[in-house]
Amino acid sequence: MTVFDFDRAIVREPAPTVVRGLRTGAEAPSYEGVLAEFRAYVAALEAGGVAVEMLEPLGEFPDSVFVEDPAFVLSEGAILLKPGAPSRMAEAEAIAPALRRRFERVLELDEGFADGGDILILPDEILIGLSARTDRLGARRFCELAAELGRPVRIVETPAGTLHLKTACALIDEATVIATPALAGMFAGYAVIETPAGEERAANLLRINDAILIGADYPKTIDLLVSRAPNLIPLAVAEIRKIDAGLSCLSLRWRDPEKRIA
Ligand code: CIR
Repeated sequence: MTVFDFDRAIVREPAPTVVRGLRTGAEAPSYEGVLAEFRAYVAALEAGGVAVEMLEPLGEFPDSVFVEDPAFVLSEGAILLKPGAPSRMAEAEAIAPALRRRFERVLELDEGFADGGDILILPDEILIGLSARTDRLGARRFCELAAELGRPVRIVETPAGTLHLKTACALIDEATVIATPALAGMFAGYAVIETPAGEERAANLLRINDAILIGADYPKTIDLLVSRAPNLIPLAVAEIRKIDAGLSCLSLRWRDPEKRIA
């Protein structure tokens, strides 16, 4: 079993308010565009062998489609996080009932702030990146909670100007990571594929079972990966990218050892 071996996922349908999602760029996405990208993503998860639970849209939280940020999940249990953006803080409370239905152990980050987008699971350790959303107090508390679930965590720096750690890196296979040049030095012991110039956002891809979901409009990165990843699935991300998101953010994923069905 590998850390990208998943059979369960939770997603949340975007609400029409997603057009007001937090963004650093000028242009807002269209609701229809985000919905179409979301649906294609869910179809790709299902085609990859993942049973997907779809949560109801939450209009009061424009960014709530990005379920990766308010929580963290492993086969061993879940951790409710505390997103660092004021408009997103209560998303953890909103997703808690779904996690409690699925996991026997649900721990809670009770100090500081941490976004799931800053947490990368590697085969031998978990990384949590300090960022504008994840502070040192939250990262330290996350380390303690992950230790309760039996998993070691290393605190690293998310590069300035990068929203989340996983905006800039992802696992390709058990021995290989893709990362922007700014992050390439962080992965001792791994082969690192650097994103080509101009395609830094391609690093927010998602390895899931034998497939890699990747943004469709990163042709140079696709060329780089095609030989080592036979099952490369390009997905449209032009709309979610307008609100600073990529392919990891749209789901919480895990392998359910006991096949608990709620
Ligand atoms: C935000 O700024 O929080 C959202 N507009 C995008 C969140 C993307 N999430 C992620 O990278 N894990």
